[in-house]
Amino acid sequence: MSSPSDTRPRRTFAVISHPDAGKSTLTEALALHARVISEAGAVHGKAGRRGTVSDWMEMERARGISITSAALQFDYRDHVVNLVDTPGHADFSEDTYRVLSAVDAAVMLVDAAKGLEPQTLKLFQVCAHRGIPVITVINKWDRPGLDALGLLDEIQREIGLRPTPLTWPVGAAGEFHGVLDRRTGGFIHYTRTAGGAKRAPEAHLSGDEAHALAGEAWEVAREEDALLTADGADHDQNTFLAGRTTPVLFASAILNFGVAQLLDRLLELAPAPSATAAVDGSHRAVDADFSAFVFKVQSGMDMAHRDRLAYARICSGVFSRGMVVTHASTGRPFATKYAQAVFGRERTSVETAYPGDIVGLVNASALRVGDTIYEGEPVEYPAIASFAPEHFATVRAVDTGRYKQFRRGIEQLDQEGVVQVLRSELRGDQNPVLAAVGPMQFEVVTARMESEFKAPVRLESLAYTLARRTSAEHVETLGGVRGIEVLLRSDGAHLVLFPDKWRAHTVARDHPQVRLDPLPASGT
Ligand SMILES: Nc1nc2c(ncn2[C@@H]2O[C@H](COP(=O)(O)OP(=O)(O)OP(=O)(O)O)[C@@H](O)[C@H]2O)c(=O)[nH]1
Ligand SMILES: [Mg+2]
Repeated sequence: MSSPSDTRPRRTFAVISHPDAGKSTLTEALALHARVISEAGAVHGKAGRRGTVSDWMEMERARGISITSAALQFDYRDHVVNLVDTPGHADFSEDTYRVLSAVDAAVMLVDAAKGLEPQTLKLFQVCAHRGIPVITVINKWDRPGLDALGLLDEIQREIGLRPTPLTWPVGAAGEFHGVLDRRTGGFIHYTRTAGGAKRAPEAHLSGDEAHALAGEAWEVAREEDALLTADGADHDQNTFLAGRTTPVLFASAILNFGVAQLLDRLLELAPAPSATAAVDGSHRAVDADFSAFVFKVQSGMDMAHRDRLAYARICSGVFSRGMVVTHASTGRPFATKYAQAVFGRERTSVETAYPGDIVGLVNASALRVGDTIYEGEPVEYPAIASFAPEHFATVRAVDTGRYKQFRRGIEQLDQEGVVQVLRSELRGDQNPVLAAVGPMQFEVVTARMESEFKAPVRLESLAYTLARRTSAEHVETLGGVRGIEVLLRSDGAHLVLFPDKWRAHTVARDHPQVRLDPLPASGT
């Protein structure tokens, strides 16, 4: 953990991709490599695999998917690395989107057998839109997959980002011997360990030794490397930072192959934290007074200590536990009594933190996603847009005697952004409407209401598929229109729900004076 005068450079990045490309497995491999954990938690390739360290939630372990992002900090080669493992499933894309507002770079995983999948494309677009440089990792090279050059073509064609490989695989997908280091021309040979639970030993060999060891596969790799060079597909730091090229590495997260190269090159290439843009267009320098941005709120991680954590990224200055800061949206003082670094179920107390670091502020009930806290010169960072919901359901407590727990649970899940909560006088406070980007969010609500708040709920889906935003003065007019419904979201937005886009069209046509704004779509 950081010491009070910690001047080591920071690297803060998110691991993103389509579901199942291996983000949590890679996160674990990175932690293993940096010696944060001594053995990978996944019993690779065996039935009943234990969850990876970052997948702590019951549902995550049961299904082997990530539902919520997890932050991890570790020291590596005189750097402090802050890494956030994100969920790949589109239903949880809001969570990933929030994380992307808090990092300086992204590591995009591509499954070697599947190539570019829909969610990968969307996430690339989000990174491009936000100007986040992307390092691409072609993962699962231990299994049969697509052709390496073909994968690069696909990235260039579909995304418009020029791939610039840093390493090149020796052996086709499924026959992973190691990689050619394109900078030195040498061969990095990997050796498997039992079940991939330990760091994979690697040997750095010269060209001659490589030929003796890998034969034909080495010659193919050399030829392809020469082709790439002739084609100008070499790394360029400026075009990478400008989001026009993406360095590519080949890996097998499950075997820990290529993980050392990723970490080394990441420290070298990924940008250090820099000035953060504020709402008013100004930029707050990293060495200015303290400021931080809340990108995630999470409770229920530790059943023994009911708690609620607000994850904040330090944007400027030095955080020291106990300092009293200002909460920008209310102007009220906020005492940072307890701060923690959290990974999976493990926690450590944080005394000081620096720009780029992510800290969990404990029981910070006043803080919401998107909030700014600061010391000294006031600053406010841009809020995070919530996505247009496409799934709607009413929720009520199964046991009316547990209404208090029900209300507390719904409020908490709303603050975390697990779902959006909509209310109307007509439906009453006991029957709010839940709105989600994807239906799996409803499953999380049902599971957490029962296990965490001991208030089992019943959901009934509503036949709406589209929401538009209106303003207060139009609520009454729209309230009288058949087949639609107007509700108030907890952030104060008035949402109009429509069964489909045709109904939205006719309502807009019949009431041209009424405001009906589209909400931000997921992945934009
Ligand atoms: N063969 C092989 N399998 C891998 C590799 N990396 C991950 N896997 C497997 O792929 C599956 C998905 O891995 P996860 O790490 O959970 O994938 P994820 O990207 O975190 O998935 P979500 O969080 O649900 O989006 C698991 O069964 C892993 O064991 C790899 O390099 N090679
Ligand atoms: Mg995962």
